[in-house]
Amino acid sequence: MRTQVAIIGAGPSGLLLGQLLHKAGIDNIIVERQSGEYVLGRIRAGILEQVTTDLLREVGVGQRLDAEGTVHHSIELVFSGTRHAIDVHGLTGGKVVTAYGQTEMTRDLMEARSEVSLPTVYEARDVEVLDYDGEHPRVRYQKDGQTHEIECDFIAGCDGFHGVCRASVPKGAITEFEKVYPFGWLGVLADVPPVSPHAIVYANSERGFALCSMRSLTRSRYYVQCPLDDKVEDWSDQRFWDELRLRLDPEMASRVVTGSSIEKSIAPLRSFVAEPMRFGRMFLAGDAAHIVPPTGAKGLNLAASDVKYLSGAFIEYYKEKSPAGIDSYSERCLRRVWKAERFSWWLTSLMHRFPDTAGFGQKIQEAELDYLVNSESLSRSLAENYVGLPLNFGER
Ligand code: RFL
Ligand code: PHB
Repeated sequence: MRTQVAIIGAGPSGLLLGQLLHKAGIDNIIVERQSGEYVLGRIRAGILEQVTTDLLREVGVGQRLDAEGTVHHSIELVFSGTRHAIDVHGLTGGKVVTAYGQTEMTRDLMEARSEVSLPTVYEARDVEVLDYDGEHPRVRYQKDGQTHEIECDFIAGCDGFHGVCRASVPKGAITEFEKVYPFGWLGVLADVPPVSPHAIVYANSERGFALCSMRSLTRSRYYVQCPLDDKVEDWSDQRFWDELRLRLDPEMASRVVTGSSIEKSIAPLRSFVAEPMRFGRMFLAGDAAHIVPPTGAKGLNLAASDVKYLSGAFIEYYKEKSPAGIDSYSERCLRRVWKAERFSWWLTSLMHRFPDTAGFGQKIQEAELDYLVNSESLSRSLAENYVGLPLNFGER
């Protein structure tokens, strides 16, 4: 088999890149380790920045997003038992975020891909990326008991944090920056109306962080900060709902509608960046190159902006015969990535209970939050980062 761009991974970054390249007439094949159903079963992100929703519309998959996504004009911060709205829309000159599940976005992209019969190999075993430091990269994998090979011009490593692409790079050629947080998030999905359908709620409390989000007007997604060694079995539904209420302001707590969980999982929190994001003819994008703690809702959105830059670079290479885009890809992405890393780290630090910051640390967080909600400049800084910095932010 031969293609122009071999994409490893059929998560949001791989699927979106495939669609952007297809629209530009560039051939691509996606090679994915899991089955399509497995990919769709992973419950993850829920908040899309305008850059991401614009991209989905650009590749022709905006219809269901526009019909079923819920636009949010503000976010709510809870601390010291009271709730404060931040008018994100007003503070950013009209920008918004949209609540639309990663699962739904993935489904839309998968359907668009199969409608035009673009090749996707699911359940590919032992994927290897070969010769990407030369002119003729290859991807090798096992499927149905046979070895297959794809010859290509470029490899796009869209295979997530545990993927094979970054892991294939020799240690001396890559620098990794990492911060692991001493807690996790316990997430619950339930078919109950969200307590706050028009704004995500971020709560700082002495008992730890809590977050109220949604997937639709009838499906809620809630999280509470928990110790890293907690097990899902430690958390009955009842214990979860009781704890969530204790971390919200009393008025909101009284309105939480409870029900049976349909998914419950614990995710660790991590900040991670690998530099550079290009190795010869292989390019990393999305979680393969960087991880943010979910507090700022940036992971999926960064994956989308990476592949926007990457598709632009490939288009420039094929249509204008210019390597300028692929040569500047890593530097361009990393500038944006580090700003999202900073924002996610800051919001995580502000909102969570840390083992060594009880007492004094709690008071400092409450003082900063009180300053934030009463200072237009700090509120605007939060808002402009939350909706996502423009793709050309800081570029001359
Ligand atoms: P993915 O989604 O991990 O997809 C990678 C794909 O590659 C496949 N793969 C391989 N394929 C072939 N060969 C191999 N050797 C392979 N190894 C792996 C995998 O099976 C998979 O299908 O990475 P991608 O596409 O870069 O997308 C990134 C996003 O999934 C991620 O950043 C977000 O989910 C993060 N995130 C959030 N992001 C937001 O923008 N807004 C949010 O509100 C938000 N909330 C969240 C989140 C992540 C969470 N968790 C569980 C980590 C909430 C949570 C709880
Ligand atoms: C989610 O809906 O899963 C979600 C929303 C906002 C975040 C993180 C996760 O900051």
